[in-house]
Amino acid sequence: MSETRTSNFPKTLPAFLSEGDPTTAKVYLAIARAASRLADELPLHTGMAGGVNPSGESQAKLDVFSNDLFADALLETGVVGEVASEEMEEPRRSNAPAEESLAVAMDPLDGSSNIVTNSPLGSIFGIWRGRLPQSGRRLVSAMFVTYGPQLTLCFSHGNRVCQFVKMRIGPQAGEFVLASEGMRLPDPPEVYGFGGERNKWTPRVEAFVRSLEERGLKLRYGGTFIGDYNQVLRRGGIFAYPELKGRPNGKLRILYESAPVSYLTELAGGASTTGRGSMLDITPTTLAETAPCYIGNRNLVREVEEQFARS
Ligand code: AFP
Repeated sequence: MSETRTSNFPKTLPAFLSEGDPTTAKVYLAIARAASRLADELPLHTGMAGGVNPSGESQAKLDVFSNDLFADALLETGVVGEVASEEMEEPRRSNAPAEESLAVAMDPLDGSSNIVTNSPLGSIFGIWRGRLPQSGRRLVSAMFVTYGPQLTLCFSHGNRVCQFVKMRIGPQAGEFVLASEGMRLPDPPEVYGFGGERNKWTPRVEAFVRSLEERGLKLRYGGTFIGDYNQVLRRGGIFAYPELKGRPNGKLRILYESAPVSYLTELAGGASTTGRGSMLDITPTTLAETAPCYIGNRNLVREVEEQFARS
């Protein structure tokens, strides 16, 4: 990824990151390179190409492949001392002292059950100093990747949220270029997506969704958190993996999924809640702890909290 010299073109990722914190830049560039490779390799690992690579070797399952790809890339930066992942029982660590290095919690392949339908996939990264678990409030930065029709990166840059898109042809082919800077959740909100089976929603979740429908918000739900959340970020609205009957803590993992996305949402002027306060205020006691999460436009998230406080 070389630096673009022509000012008429959107800024490339390396040029953009050269103006910020160099440690974060190393991590973001490593994720960008690994995400590009993952996007290129998808057909080899999804079964669509028969699960055999051009040399005739059979391919690792995509979730294992993506986990190793990102974990190796992150540890090779030299600034990451710990990588925890939804795909690993135990974090992988370098020899770097905890207090001098970053810890990354990741969901390397969000939405893996959607692989067979060629629906959007994602990757999510939360970046902390020290060791995990920690609360989302202590995040130093976060990023997510969308593998949809376009390959995009969305991340915090200081206290702003930016999105980059990978160019496939033209003078910037092969580069991630700036698509949006200082993103804000649009208002009025247009869309909502709530996970889990409708008949498992608690009465208060169902009542809230009914109220969204009555005021004309459109259902957008594909079953990949990042794909569904990205619609909320671009169109305004609310995403939730709510409390369910028999599953009061929902499904999404705080460290790997909901805290990093809540962090980006709050920077983009939105809000997040477990139903009783910001997602960012929970300090999980285990790496894989889950909590119900409701993320989106501030007024909608406040309504969830108010309605839940009454019931
Ligand atoms: P998979 O990675 O197993 O496909 O799970 C994806 C996910 O964790 C998240 O991306 C979705 O929002 C959620 O599950 C969808 O779950 P439901 O199918 O229960 O709605």
